[in-house]
Amino acid sequence: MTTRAYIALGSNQGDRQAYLASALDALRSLPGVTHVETSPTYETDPVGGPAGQGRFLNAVAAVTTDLSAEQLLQALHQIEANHGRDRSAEPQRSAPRTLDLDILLFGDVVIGYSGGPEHPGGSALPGGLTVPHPRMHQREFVLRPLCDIAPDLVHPVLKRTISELLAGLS
Ligand code: PH2
Ligand code: MG
Ligand code: MG
Repeated sequence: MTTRAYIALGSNQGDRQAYLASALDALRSLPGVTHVETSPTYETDPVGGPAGQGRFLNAVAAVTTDLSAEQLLQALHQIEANHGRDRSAEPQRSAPRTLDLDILLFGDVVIGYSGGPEHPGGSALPGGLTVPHPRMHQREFVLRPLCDIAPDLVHPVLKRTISELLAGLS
């Protein structure tokens, strides 16, 4: 069985363009991943995290995969590590990073997502994988590139299309 999955890419340290390009190459050559499609790249102001950190380059990739969501996450962590990311050295969540690869959506799969009846903030359960990404619907730096490649995709929890979610940001 294959799944269409959507992955957010971000970098705000070092040669950001080179990190994103190399991460996309790594995605394309991952065993169990085919049909990689990529959005345009956007330069964005950092949201949250420490004051004074650099701007990001952000993009989104769609992939077809026969990996499980957990297997894909492990592969993404390996690609991050191969691109200079040392999670153990990061002082806090949202610290600057050479490369961040986040699973946004994994088909219609819902894992660890707990946001109450209306999913306010779509909070993550502590530890482990959360799909859909619990903050994706609040982040223009995710929704804009995702909307470029999948405007009519429906968020499996919020039941809104990506273009509706993007239009709903204030
Ligand atoms: N990633 C974060 C926190 N803030 N801001 C921008 N603009 N782009 C990101 O990729 C980003 C962020 C946590 O992963
Ligand atoms: Mg992230
Ligand atoms: Mg991440």
